[in-house]
Amino acid sequence: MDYKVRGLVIKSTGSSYIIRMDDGTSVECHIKGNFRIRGIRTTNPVAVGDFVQVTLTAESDQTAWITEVEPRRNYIIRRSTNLSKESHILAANIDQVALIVTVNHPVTSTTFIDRFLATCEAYRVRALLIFNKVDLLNEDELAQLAELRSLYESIGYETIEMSAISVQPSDILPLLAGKTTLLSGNSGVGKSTLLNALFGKELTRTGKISDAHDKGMHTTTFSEMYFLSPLEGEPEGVSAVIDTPGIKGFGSVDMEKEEVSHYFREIFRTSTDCRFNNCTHTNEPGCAVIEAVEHGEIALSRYESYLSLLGDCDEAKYR
Ligand SMILES: Nc1nc2c(ncn2[C@@H]2O[C@H](COP(=O)(O)OP(=O)(O)OP(=O)(O)O)[C@@H](O)[C@H]2O)c(=O)[nH]1
Ligand SMILES: [Mg+2]
Ligand SMILES: [Zn+2]
Repeated sequence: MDYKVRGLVIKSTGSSYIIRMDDGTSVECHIKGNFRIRGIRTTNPVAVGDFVQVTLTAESDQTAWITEVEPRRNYIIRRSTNLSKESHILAANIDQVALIVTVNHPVTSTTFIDRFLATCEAYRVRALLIFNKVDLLNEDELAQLAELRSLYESIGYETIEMSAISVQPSDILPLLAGKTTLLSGNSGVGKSTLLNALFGKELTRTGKISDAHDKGMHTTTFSEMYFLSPLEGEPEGVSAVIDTPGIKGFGSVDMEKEEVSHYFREIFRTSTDCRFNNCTHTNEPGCAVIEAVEHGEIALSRYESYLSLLGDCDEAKYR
C-alpha cells in the first residue's frame, strides 16, 4: 500500500531531493517528469524550503515521489541573464536573504548587488548585506567598503562586514536567530566558509578562487538547508541557513517597466517629486530622480543599475 507523508525539502540536487519528515527522519525523493506547478515556469518545480507531500510505495524498490508542493509563503526566483529566459527558484519560504559580497577577491559588482536587492524587494523578502573578506582589502578597498556600506545603510539595508575565516559565530548568529536565511552571492565570496564557521566544523566543501581570474570556481553545486541550534539565552525557534551555489548574473525578474523604480527604495521615494507621474526617470523634464543623481543624493551606481534593469525589460518585450 502507498502512504503519504509531509516533509520539508532540505537538499536539491536537480534530479533528486532530500526531504526531512515531520518526525525528523530524511528520505530521498524524486519527481515525475510531468510534474508542474501551475503558474510558474522554472527549471526546478521544487526548491529547498518547500513543504511537500511525499508518496511512499511500500514495494521492494521503496521509491518516494513528491506528489504535491504546498503553497509557498514566498520564494526568490532568479532569471539567468542569457536569452534562454530560464528561471530558477533559489529557495522557498524564507525569512531573509543574506547576500554575501566582496569588494575584491572576487569583485562583486554593484549592478549584481542592486539587481539582487531589487529582486528581494519584488518578492518582499528582507535582505541583509554581508561584506566578506575584509582581511584581504588594502587601504583603497577598505575606503570603498566604507563607502558602499554607508550607501546601502542610507537606503535602508542592514550591512555588516566580516572575515569568514576568523569570524566568531556569536557575531553572526543573532542575525539568524529564529529565521530561515538564504545565503547567496557570486561564486567564491565565502558562503560555504561562513556556513562552516557558524557550525564550527566542515559541513560543506569550500574552494580556492582561481589565481588567473580572481573568481570562484563554483565549488558548491547543490542547495542545502542546515539547522542551527539556538544560542544560549536566545529565544527558541528554529534557525536555518541555506547554502546555495554561487550565481553569476542576475537577470530581471518578471517586472513591468513601470514597476522597476518601486524596487529601488530611494528612487521610489524621490519619484513622488517628478513632474509626470508616469516618469521613467530617463529623460523627462522635471524629473526629480535625475536631479537627485546630479546633486549626488542618489548614487550614480544605483541609478545605472536601475537603467540596466529597465533596459532588460525592453529587451524582454522584443524576445
Ligand atoms: N582571506 C579570506 N578568505 C576567505 C574568506 N572567506 C572565504 N575565503 C576563501 O575564499 C574561497 C572561497 O570560499 P567558499 O566558501 O568556497 O566560497 P563560496 O561562496 O561558497 O563559493 P561557491 O560555492 O563557488 O559559490 C576559499 O578559499 C575560502 O577559504 C575570508 O573572509 N577571508
Ligand atoms: Mg560554496
Ligand atoms: Zn522621474
